[in-house]
Order: sequence, then C-alpha cells, then structure tokens
Amino acid sequence: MQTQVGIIGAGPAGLLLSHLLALHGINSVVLESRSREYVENRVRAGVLEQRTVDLLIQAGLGTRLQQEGMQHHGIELRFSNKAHRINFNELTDGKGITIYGQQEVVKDLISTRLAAGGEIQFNVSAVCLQKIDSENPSIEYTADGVNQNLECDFIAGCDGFHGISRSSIPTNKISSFDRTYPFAWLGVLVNAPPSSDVLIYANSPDGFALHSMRSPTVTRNYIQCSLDDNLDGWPDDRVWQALHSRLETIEGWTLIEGEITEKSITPMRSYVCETMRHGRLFLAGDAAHIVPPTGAKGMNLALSDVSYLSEAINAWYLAGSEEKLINYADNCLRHVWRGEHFSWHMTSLLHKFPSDNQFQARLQIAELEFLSQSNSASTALAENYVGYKFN
Ligand code: RFL
Ligand code: PHB
Repeated sequence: MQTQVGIIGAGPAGLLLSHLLALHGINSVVLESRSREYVENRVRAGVLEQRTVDLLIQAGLGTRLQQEGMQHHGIELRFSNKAHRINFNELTDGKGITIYGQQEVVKDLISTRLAAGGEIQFNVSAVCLQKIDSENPSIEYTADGVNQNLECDFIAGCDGFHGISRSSIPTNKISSFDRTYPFAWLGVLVNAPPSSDVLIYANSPDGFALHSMRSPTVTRNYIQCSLDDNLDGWPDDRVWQALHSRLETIEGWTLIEGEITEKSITPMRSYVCETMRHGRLFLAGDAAHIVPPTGAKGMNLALSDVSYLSEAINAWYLAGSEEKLINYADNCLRHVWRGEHFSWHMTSLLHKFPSDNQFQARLQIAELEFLSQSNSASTALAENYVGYKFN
C-alpha cells in the first residue's frame, strides 16, 4: 500500500492532520490500534482555547462545536474560603474558551473524514517504522494478524505518549526533558447539571479539586489523589465526600450530585521531546510532549502542532520548499514550552505537595491573593489560559 502521508494514531492530532492535508489535496492513511467506538468514547480533555476553536471552524469543523460547545468567559479560583473570578472577557479583549469534550472533537473528525472518503484503519497496530532517514519511509503494521506495509513520503507520529513513533528515533538523537509530580488526578463524569456557570479550581487544605462540565446535564469533576491510589480505594461515597469538602468552602454554595458514569485515575507528568523531527518522521501532540492537565493545554497543543505540520507538508508538495519542515519543531516548541510553564505554574499553585510544609502552603495562598487583586497578574493568567499565540 502507498500514500503520501502515513499517520499513526486517530486521536485529535492524527485525525485533524489528515483532515487539514485533505483540504490541501494531500492523501493520507490513518492507522489506529483501537476500535472506532473506543476512541470516540475515551473521556479526556474538555477545554478548547479560542485559537483552537478558530482553527476548527476555519477547517469546516464548527457545526456541532458551535451548537453544543459552551462558551465561557472566565474561571473561578477558590482558596481560604474565598472565591475569585478571573474574567477572561475583560482581561483579554473579549477572548474566551469553549467547553466541548475531546471525544466530541474526535467524533466530528472521524465522521468528516469518512464522509469525504478519507481512509482510517481501526484495530490495526503500527509495529515498526522503516527507513525514516530515507525519502521513502514505510510503516509496518498488523491488521487481523497479517503483516502489512504502508509506503509513504512522510510519516506523522501522532500515536500519543505511549506510541511507537518517538521510540523509533535513535536514543542518541533524542533531546528530552521531564518532570513527574507526586500525586495523580481522579476524574469522574457525572449525570448532573453544573453547579456553577464557570470552571472552579480549588486549593483546599486537603488538596486540589476541579469542578468542570461537558453539557447542561453532565459535569466532570477531579480531585487530587495519591500516586499509588487505585479505583477500588475510591468508592463513589468517598469521591463525593472529598469533592464536597474541597469545593464547598463558600457560604451557600453546594455541589450537585448525580450518577457517576465514568471514573479514572491519571498520573501527572510534564515531558518534552524537542526532537520532533527525524528524517521523514514528524512527531505531533502527546507523542512529543505532555503536560499536567491543570492548565487544560494538552489537546490544544496537539492541534496547534498539526496545524504547523500540515502547512509545512503542503509547502513541500506545492513548491518543493523545505523551510517550514525545517522550522516545524521550533514553531511548535515555543508554544509547547509556554504551555509547559503555565501548566507547571497552575499545578504548583493549586496542589498539596506531600513534601511541602506550612511555609509553601502560605506561599500558594499569597500568590492566589495577589492573583485576585492584581490586574497584571490576573491578565497574565487569563492570557495563558485562553491561549497565547507567538507571532
Ligand atoms: P492521543 O489522544 O493519545 O491519541 C493517540 C492515538 O494513537 C493510538 N496509538 C496507536 N495507533 C496505531 N499504532 C500504534 N502503535 C499506536 N499507539 C497508540 C492511540 O490508541 C490513540 O488513539 O494523542 P493526541 O492526538 O496527541 O491528543 C492529545 C490529547 O489526547 C491530550 O493531550 C489531552 O487529552 C490532554 N488533556 C487535556 N487537554 C486539553 O487541551 N484540555 C483539557 O482540558 C485536558 N484535560 C487531558 C485532560 C488529559 C487527561 N488525561 C486522561 C491524560 C484531562 C485528563 C484527565
Ligand atoms: C475537563 O473538563 O476535563 C478539564 C477542565 C479543565 C482542566 C482539565 C480538565 O484544567
């Protein structure tokens, strides 16, 4: 089999890349190890930056997003029995965020690609990348237990943090940086209306909590838990107890309960592989970098990467120009490192670190107080949250 761009992974990055390339008339094949049902129902991110929304609308993917996405113009910070709202609208010249589940973005992309005759192969696993240093690289994969080979001009490694693409680059060529955090997030999806009109980020003496949402009838809540916790140790009662005690710190505010329909634990990690290109292999999204979810940046960075990559590949086919391919990593990495810094900052500000003493806890509160009072500090947070674009 042959195509122009072989894409590994049908997450947001791989699917949007395939769609953007098709808009330029460039063929691709997407190889995905999971089933369509699995990728369409995987509960993950929920916050789209303004820039991401603009990109999706411009690419013709805005219909359901604009109907069902919930536009928010701020977030609330809760600490020391106080609530403070960061008003993005006022602080960033009218910018905001849109709440729209990652699995909805994925569903929109899959249906759009398939309706346009795009090729996505589910339940096939890329096992090996061949000749990535050459002009005709290929992907070896298995479909129904049979080995197949996909020859391409370019390979896009959009196979997430645990995929095979990054590890196909020789170790001595990889430049990477990382940080682990001494806690995890337990997330629940709940059939209940939101208890607030904005997302609430809470720093409480027992640890972090976040009240988020997916629709007028579904909420998404997170609590900081221990790295070695497992779901058996978190029956629904205990989850509700922790959510109530960490979020209900304001007179008269109550968290609405409902049926928990999904529960998962995610460790927190920051990682950047600056080697986003090796020969004809390009890494994008979580395959190259991950952030702790506190800044809501992961999916936004993944989609930003592939917008640069599609432009670079298009320039190569159109004019034989390699300039944008050469600049691909640098263009992405400026945004990636901004996202890394912001996510680290939000994580440090809001979580209880097991090694911290009361001094560090007081520093967090001092910073939250400053954020609540200072226009320039709130503006910096707002500017980062809605998405900062380097020129
Ligand atoms: P994905 O989504 O992981 O997709 C990779 C795909 O590759 C497939 N795959 C393979 N296919 C073929 N052959 C192989 N050998 C393969 N190996 C893997 C996988 O099955 C999968 O389908 O990566 P992508 O496209 O780069 O997208 C990244 C985002 O998924 C991720 O950054 C976000 O979910 C992060 N994230 C958030 N991002 C935001 O922008 N805003 C948020 O509010 C936000 N909240 C979150 C999050 C991530 C979370 N978790 C669970 C990590 C909240 C949480 C709890
Ligand atoms: C979510 O709704 O899943 C969500 C919102 C904000 C975050 C992380 C996740 O910072």
